[in-house]
Amino acid sequence: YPLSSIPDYYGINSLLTEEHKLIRQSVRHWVENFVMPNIDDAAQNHKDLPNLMKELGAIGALGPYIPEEYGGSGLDQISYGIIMQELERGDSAIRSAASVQSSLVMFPINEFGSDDQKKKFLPKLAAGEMIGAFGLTEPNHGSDPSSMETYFVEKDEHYLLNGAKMWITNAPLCDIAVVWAKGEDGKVRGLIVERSFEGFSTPETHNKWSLRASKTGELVFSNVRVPKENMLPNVIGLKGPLSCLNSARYGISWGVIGAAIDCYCTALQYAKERKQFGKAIAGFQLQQKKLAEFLTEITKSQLLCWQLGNLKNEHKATPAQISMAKRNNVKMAIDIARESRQILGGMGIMGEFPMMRHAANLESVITYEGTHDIHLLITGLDITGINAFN
Ligand code: TGC
Ligand code: FAD
Repeated sequence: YPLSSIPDYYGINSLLTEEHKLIRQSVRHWVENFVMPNIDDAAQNHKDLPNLMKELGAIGALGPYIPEEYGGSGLDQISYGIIMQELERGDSAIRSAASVQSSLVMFPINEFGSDDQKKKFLPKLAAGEMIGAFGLTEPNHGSDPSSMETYFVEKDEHYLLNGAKMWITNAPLCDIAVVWAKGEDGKVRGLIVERSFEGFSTPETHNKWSLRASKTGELVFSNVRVPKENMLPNVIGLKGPLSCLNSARYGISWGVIGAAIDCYCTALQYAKERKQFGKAIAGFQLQQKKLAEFLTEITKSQLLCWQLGNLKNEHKATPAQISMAKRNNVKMAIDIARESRQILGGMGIMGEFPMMRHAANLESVITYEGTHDIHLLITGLDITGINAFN
């Protein structure tokens, strides 16, 4: 489909700055050239795009809102959202790579790290010369991270770390992992675990049907000696990892609009070209209903993100507002991926078209960073003041 068919039904373009538009154009160009021609092969064959992290670094997609002195671009939150949207129009795995590196690894180091930690890690992470992972989820604790079992004890000049994290994006590739673990006082702290540390291993999780162009794995710690200077000094408690999630969930809210746009534009073009019963299927009311509803839902999601981005720029976005956008927009995108596949009939199951890939990817996106249910309960708690988690 022509890029000019990418929808902007309510004229959000007119609200963007020239800088926003330039960022969008350059990331869109990179996705067209680097992702689109290669992504079906990568997903079908369960392999990464070559040098993905360095490519993302080169286009400024890693830590765009991190200050320039640490290798970031010092951009605003709308810019970050636009980058996520453009990347996920290519594939959720590409956005995932940028999300984890930016919001789950660079963000906590920038927000809670020492100056030495910032200088040591952020520029290399921003350039994609170093790959980061984020370890919160465990085999026995996903939605309920406060019950985590991974722990550390103080031993001479080190902390001795034991436990395991599961479902970790980029674990098999990571050079460092920001790991959340409990100390002897039961309080959650963040530790930067480096690949070279003895007792640290990252077995890959095989046979996924989703996010096949992204590597997922475990982080296993067996008496890992973590130097004391690798603890994030400026945050104690679950609010540390949950603050990172606020940033990543915000990016996902924008990102999934990209996946929905890819499905919508593909389906619209197909419906106008494909003829049955002597006319284009786009002329049948049932197909128009689908297309009209896709555009309505995409437009509503764009407006939600636009305003959430403004609130984030003003440091006013609440976690519950972010949960609402993550939940709404991921469901919007997965519904569009599933329904738009039907417009293509049998062709919709083929790798030449993106729907099956996006739909399968979005099964992970609707689960990670807080499941669809958990985000509803966060909204429920915000409305009623009553905790329905337990
Ligand atoms: P609760 O008692 O409510 O809170 C504990 C402390 O945390 C504070 N807090 C937050 N702080 C910042 N941002 C937020 N969103 C926060 N939510 C809570 C809270 O104020 C409290 O602070 P304090 O100082 O009073 O101690 O915690 P809870 O145990 O009841 O659980 C709350 C719940 C369920 C909302 C939370 O645990 C949750 O969100 N669960 C879902 C887990 C999740 O999202 N995991 C994601 C793992 S990472 C991932 O999936 C990466 S995928 C990446 C990719 O590939 O793109
Ligand atoms: P569970 O928590 O066991 O939930 C199972 C079901 O129970 C869900 O439907 C859930 O909604 C429901 N449920 C749970 N509690 C309640 C409740 N109180 N009320 C009602 N229903 C409830 N984690 C990381 O830390 N780092 C990563 O990089 C990362 N990457 C990931 C990549 C992929 C591809 C995937 C699939 C996951 C990734 N995750 C990562 C983990 C992800 O965040 C968890 O899978 C998610 O938080 C859910 O946890 P769980 O899988 O243990 O499900």
